[in-house]
Amino acid sequence: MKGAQALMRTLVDCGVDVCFANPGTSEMHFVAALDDVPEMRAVLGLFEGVVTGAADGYGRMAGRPAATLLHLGPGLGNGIANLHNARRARTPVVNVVGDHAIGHRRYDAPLQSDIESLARPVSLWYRSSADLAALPVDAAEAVAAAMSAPRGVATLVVPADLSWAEGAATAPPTAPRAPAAVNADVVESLAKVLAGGEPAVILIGGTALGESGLVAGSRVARATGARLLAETFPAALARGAGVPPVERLAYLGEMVADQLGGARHLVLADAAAPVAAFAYPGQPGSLVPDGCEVHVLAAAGDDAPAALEALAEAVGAPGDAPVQDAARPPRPSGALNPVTAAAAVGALLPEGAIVSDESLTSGFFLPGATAGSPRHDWLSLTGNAIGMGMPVAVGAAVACPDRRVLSLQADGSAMYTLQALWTQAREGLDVTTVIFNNGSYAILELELLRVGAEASGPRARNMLELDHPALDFTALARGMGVPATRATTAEELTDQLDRALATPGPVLVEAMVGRGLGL
Ligand SMILES: Cc1ncc(C[n+]2csc(CCOP(=O)(O)OP(=O)(O)O)c2C)c(N)n1
Ligand SMILES: [Mg+2]
Repeated sequence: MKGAQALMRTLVDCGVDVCFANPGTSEMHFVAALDDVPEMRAVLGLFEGVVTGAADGYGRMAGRPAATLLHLGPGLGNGIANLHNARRARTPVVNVVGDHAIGHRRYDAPLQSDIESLARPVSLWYRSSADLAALPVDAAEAVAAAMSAPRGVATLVVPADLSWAEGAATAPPTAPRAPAAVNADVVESLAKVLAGGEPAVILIGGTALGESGLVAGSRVARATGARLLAETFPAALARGAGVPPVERLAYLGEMVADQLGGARHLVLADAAAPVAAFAYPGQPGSLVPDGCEVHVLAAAGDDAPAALEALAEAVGAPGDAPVQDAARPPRPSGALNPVTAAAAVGALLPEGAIVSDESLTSGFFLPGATAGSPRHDWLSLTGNAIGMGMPVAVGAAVACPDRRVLSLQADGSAMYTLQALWTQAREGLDVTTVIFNNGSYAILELELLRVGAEASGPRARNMLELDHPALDFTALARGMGVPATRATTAEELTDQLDRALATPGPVLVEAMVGRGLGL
């Protein structure tokens, strides 16, 4: 067996059977091995940001890693922004990065670069395989590292000569580290804090945002009178009818101050204490209110759902949790803007949908409009590095072929990794994309004011306008094999979205939402 074949066979044996790939010369033996290892599904992405974002979406929904295949340092570098989002999401991902043959490195050939320096900041595990015997063992350890609590990105660098060398053997899977149980003393002491009756907030994130964590957190909140909040940018939040509803912590510090105002205790379950996304002149960086004590129930890598369940028992909470009633907004009519666009989504969101949300300012009303829609999962922009939405939709659709993926996408961010549409078409993925075309980097128009950049003139505004020339997303989508329509009224969006959701394969609807929120 060649090294590349043993590597791929080992990945499959370890449960990694999808590879999002953008290969080059140093990965040709890995590509060739695809015909020897039919269990590995290879999905081509036409830019590495698509590849890494797809691996993020896949890992968030499958709960196990996909592999990426990336071409030396520049290929990895192109994929960094979405690996950053994956790192923030704590998504299990195994990067396979091809490198020059070990003996070739001394020549400093054109693609030679410092791969390790690019990989380390986004990887919780990094290794460059030293020899043929080590390669499959390294692959098994990479999968275990990605799956070990708290999970994340593992990067394995594969020198080309190890890929082509004969005489390799596969390695057996390595057991990942399970989440750590939370100490009973911590649970008991927090039960006392919450029973004390002082105003308290329970902030849940990460692994606590699945149904079991939400149920347990809601039980605690109801029994103690504490307020339950979810982190601002969840990797995957279960929501909709029948699921305990939870409000998310706001993005803007002023709104967080309202949500947390008066709290004397903040209990964290797999969530970080709130901070402002950016520093603003004269504004606080930490959003924990003065006089509020922060308590950690479960840190990253702890078993947060179990800790919340133990806390629910310790406070004597009744066994069931309050759940969201089924309720949809009526089909909207009239002008198309973020308010009516959100209503269209809420009116039509299918049962079991996976929402990849990179709607930014156009999505302001989506949480309210979809709260009572049928049960769904909401994937958000964990690391705030835009260009995540459409690739994550690809990965989620590959992970969950029986579910509809709704890709809710702001226009400016869409242009970072638009090539994801081609992969959606090629793979026939059931992804329905709504582009919110507001012709601008609208959020930056707001940020320009908030950072105190005064008297900004036409040259500054020109940096935030995308409408000259206007982007034609229906033409762009068709050019990549995705059928597309354009909606200019709320009725048109609702009708077109209704049809798109009933159509197998990818469809794009361009929603001309215009400037402003529509209030
Ligand atoms: C990788 C990356 N590059 C740049 C930015 C800065 N940035 C944040 S929002 C934004 C514009 C978003 O515009 P759009 O997607 O159209 O959403 P809108 O604000 O119009 O709702 C930019 C460029 C970022 N967050 N991440
Ligand atoms: Mg925009």
